[in-house]
Amino acid sequence: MDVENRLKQDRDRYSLALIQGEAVLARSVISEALSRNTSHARILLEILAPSLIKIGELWHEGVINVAQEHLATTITMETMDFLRDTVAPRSNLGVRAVVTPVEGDQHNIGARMIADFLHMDGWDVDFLGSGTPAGDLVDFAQSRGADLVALSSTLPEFLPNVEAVADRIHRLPPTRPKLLLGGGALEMTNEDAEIFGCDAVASNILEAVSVARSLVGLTQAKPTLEEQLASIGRKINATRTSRKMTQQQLADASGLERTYISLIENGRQNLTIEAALKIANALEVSTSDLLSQP
Ligand code: B12
Repeated sequence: MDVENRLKQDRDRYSLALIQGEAVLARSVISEALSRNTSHARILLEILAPSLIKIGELWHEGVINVAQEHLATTITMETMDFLRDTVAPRSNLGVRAVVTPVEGDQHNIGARMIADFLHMDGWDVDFLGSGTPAGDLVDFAQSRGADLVALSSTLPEFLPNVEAVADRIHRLPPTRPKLLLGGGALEMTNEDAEIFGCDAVASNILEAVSVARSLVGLTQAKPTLEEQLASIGRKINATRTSRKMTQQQLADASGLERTYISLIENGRQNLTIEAALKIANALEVSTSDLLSQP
């Protein structure tokens, strides 16, 4: 089974575990995904996040009730604790972020995700689980020597509370923490960062890590070997499926073993230049397209 179908299967199984309130099953789906070297980023963004959105839809349709939704949220928070324990951050960057939902907003999983992505990138992170009053938040960030405060706002009605934080932060000396804003509320407004007094807004979590680095004056991360191999695998998988080729057909056309193709597509094979050339030729793309940085 190829990577995308396997991921879809994981997503369906994880969603079902949430609907049934089966924490052990949910954990085992994620353990299996990890054992197949699925990246933490993909598990968070392509299994956990869409499963919660599905829970939201079912709740909206009256198929599940608030108690079931609460359990699904709790199971996902526990899953995120488990995932974080298995992460090896890239390196210690020597920068600190305070991450929190904006005051009033009870949605804290998006904030927790940004906290985890920064942690994976090598930041020291203080995740405050619930919205904190502006004064206390800014005092805390200052006392922790934070370089960044990242706020998540899911509901637009709490955006004025972002401005309250910005107002406090701007009263600090110039070495103040930078303020980053993200979350669903921004999809419902065309306003830009300055309107809320923030230093930047980010529309998604992957972008946020790069924006956060720029804000505190760090260079952008170089991809690790694992990330590079995963990216090559995804490109080969996407190109092969867009050409409606099976793994066996690609193996035959490139003169490689099907199992070798499967390992490459799963990002688990450090492929040779010769293999990259054969696959590129069989897929009729250039090797530079396949090997370009993620
Ligand atoms: C779980 C949930 C709840 C739980 C929250 C529990 C918890 N601990 O988080 C509870 C029950 C408390 C809740 C309450 C409410 N909820 Co609610 N909830 C959801 C649900 C089902 C899942 C949210 C979630 O965790 N998603 C998964 C995370 C990972 O996604 P995310 O938050 O969008 O984050 C992503 C991005 O936005 C981004 N991101 C997030 N933060 C940040 C920050 C930065 C810096 C960056 C860069 C990116 C970023 O990255 C994440 C990954 O891609 C959604 C359904 C949905 N479609 O999302 C509704 C939903 C968000 N809720 C909604 C509503 C209306 C409410 C209530 C007003 C309902 C009510 N009438 O009481 C209340 C509001 C309470 C309050 N004061 O906040 C609506 C919002 C509609 C809107 N946009 O106005 C939704 C969309 C449901 C719906 N379809 O109607 N909710």
